[in-house]
Amino acid sequence: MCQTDIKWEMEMVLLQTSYNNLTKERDQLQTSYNNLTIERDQLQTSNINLTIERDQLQTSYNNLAIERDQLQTSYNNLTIERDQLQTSNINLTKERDQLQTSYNNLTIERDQLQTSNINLTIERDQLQTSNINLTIERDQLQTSNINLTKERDQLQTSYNNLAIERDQLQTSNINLTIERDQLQTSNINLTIERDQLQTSYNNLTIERDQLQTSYNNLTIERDQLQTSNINLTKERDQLQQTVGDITKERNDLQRQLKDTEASCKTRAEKDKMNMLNNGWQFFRDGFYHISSQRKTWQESRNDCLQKGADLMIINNIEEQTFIRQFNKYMWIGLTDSETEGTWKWVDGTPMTTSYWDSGEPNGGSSENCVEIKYYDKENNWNDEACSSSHFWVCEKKFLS
Ligand code: 2F8
Ligand code: CA
Repeated sequence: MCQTDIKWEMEMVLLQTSYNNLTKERDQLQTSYNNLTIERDQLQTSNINLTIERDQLQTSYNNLAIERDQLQTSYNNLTIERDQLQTSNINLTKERDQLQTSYNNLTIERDQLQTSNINLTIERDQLQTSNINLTIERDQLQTSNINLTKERDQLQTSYNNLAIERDQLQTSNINLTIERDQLQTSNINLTIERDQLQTSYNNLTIERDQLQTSYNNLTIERDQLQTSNINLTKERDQLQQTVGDITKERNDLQRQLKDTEASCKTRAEKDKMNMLNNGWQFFRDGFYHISSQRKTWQESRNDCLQKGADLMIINNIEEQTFIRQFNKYMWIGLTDSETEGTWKWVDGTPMTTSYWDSGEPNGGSSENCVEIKYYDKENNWNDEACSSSHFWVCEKKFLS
């Protein structure tokens, strides 16, 4: 055999070996491929399952994330609540201590209440008896209640009407408030007027007292006149018989009276003029003369009497005010010479209204005559020794 054949045979063996190896490898690869195919299929199945699981896990994760956020919020709230509870716990601990003290006190009270309870049990029995009676009363009250319900309905109607009235009254109230303010102003003015009137009233009271005295005197006179009237009635009956003659006489007398009145009036006017010319002052219904010398009380009175007058009698505030204006200490016609302490005017009337200076009269039996003294004051009379010398004031009533 040639060398080429050997070489070829060797190559063939090598190829056969290589072919065998390759076939083996291919079979192994085929087996491996089959295994891998199985594995791939398994992996594909596994992948599908894992994808499903992943989606489920993703959903689960999202839910858990939401839950976590809620839990976080809840946690924050619980933290706040815990802090509040801790504060509350401190306060509650304090309260518990106070309650413990309170509990101790209550225990003592409870013991007392137990004692009280025994007593109350007794009272309860009594109350049970009372309850029976009250049940009877309640039944009566129920009847009464029905009646009252009817009345209440009527009152409700009445209330509605009153509500309307109240609204009207509120309007009225506003108006009245305005009026009240005006009245308050008016009231202040009236208060001032009232004070003035009070002063005036006091003066009038004094005058009224004087009038009362005058009235009493007139009552006495009236009684005398009534007696006289009875007598005159008798006389009148007698006189009626001779009425013709008397009528004639009366007419004559009336004529004469008219003439006399005319001449009296003229004379009175003349007297008045005369007196005014002779230094007399005219005031109200009288003439007044103030002396220019000083004399004792009696000498002063004599002077007045000689003038057809008398020492001045002061019966009211007007006369007292009139005489003060002359600014002189002057005797007036008041004395208690007759009976110590009983003051009388020169016409014999008792003194009822007086204007003594404070502390007067104080002279007892050594000062029995009265002078106008401190003329700058309303009350200015002073009792003085009648032998003292003073100016004096005469008074003559004017009969027109
Ligand atoms: O005014 C008081 C008092 O003044 C005098 O006495 C100090 C009078 N007497 C004489 O003037 C004498 C009192 O009559 C009078 O009360
Ligand atoms: Ca005196």
